Amino acid sequence: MSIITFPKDFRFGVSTAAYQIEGAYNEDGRGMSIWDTFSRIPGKVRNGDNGDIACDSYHRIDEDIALLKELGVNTYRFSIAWPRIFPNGRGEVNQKGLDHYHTFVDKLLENGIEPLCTIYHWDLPQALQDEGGWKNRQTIEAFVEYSDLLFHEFSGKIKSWLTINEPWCVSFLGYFVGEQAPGEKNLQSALDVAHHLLLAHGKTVKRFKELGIPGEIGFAPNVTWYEPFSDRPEDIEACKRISAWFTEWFFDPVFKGSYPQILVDWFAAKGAKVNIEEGDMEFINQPIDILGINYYTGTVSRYKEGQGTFDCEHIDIGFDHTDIDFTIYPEGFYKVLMDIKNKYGDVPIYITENGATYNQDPIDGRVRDDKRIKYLKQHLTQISRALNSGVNLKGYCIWSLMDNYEWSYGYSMRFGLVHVDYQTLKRTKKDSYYWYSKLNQNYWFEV
Ligand code: IFM
Repeated sequence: MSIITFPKDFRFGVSTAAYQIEGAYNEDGRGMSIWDTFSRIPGKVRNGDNGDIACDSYHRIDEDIALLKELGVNTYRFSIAWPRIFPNGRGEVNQKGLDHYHTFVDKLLENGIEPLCTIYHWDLPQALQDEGGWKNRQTIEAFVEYSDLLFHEFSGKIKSWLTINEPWCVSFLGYFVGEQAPGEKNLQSALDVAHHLLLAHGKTVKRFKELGIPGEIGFAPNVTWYEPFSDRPEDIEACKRISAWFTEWFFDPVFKGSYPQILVDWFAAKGAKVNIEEGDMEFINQPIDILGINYYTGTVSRYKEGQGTFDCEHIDIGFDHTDIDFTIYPEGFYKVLMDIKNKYGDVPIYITENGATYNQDPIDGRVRDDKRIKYLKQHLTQISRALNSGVNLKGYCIWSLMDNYEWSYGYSMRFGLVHVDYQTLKRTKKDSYYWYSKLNQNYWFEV
């Protein structure tokens, strides 16, 4: 047995996102988002599920905050729904939307829980999509306007901000793979969108600094780790390329002000390029205060001509999988954190998402999710290892507080520490919830 310990100032939390939990999709003046539209297109989301009701968290502020309080977390990462604030994406402000988040944030603070707020977690107002969405540079300015309003409104209450969650998913899943809203399949569109998201991020960080808002700001990319199957140069190169798709493509512009050449060339060979206008890279290359990292999975891979976009195939070497079929590779977490440290330095890092899907329902009122506890222990062990190796880690948030709407998987995938019955909306704390609450009290656990 060994004991894994964490510093007493470490921030432990849980994460959620507005569209995935709130419901109340047409209440109090909320406008439509691209997910309201996408989820209604037959065949796009498993079982035709949508976020109309979700976990009904919009109406259950007290119940959900009581769950957070008993869990003992000192941080809650949530997102604000852009279409609740600007139903048309820009212009007229919806006061009821602002009031909702004021009530929510005030109650978090009364309960000693620090908000960590994501400004954009994928619910673009449909009105902006109708004008071209993230492919249209005007959306960047609308995003800055929206962020600016939030900064003024919540100044002094929300001190930790993340501009954009997982720009890789928004751009490449939404515009190249087509699995997420708006569901396009075009590499050039994905590159344009990725660039505009980075610009929206950079311009927002710049605005935040100019306003002198107290607090810290960054973004939350998703990363993964590709371990080469052998030391053959082509395997190493293939893994570098595909890793760069997740990491360097988004990190290099922010930290270095340029795109990684290895992928610029790769995309050029496929007829796609980044459309950079004068001054863009300077806007993107703003110093950030914090970096959010989302990590779930890694894999062993090797070169295979014609395989996927990057001539790279995954090899099953017997790792376990979660129910969503993500390969469990905790060591990859350590490796990617070290890689980020080596390439980008020591910006303070919050793990903004990490967690596992296991689709269990309660039996006699209890959810014995031992596999989730095992996953969390394995990944927290790697975090502790990274801390001991000098990675500037400040906090860790589990995805997710509760089971919720898992995008194109609908309600079929459960990531929560709390089980949600989607018929009754009853919340049931899982064994992992009780396990995490002990860690939140003690700052250590046994392995
Ligand atoms: O549910 C998502 C979340 O919205 C973004 N990151 C990954 C999670 C699990 O797939």
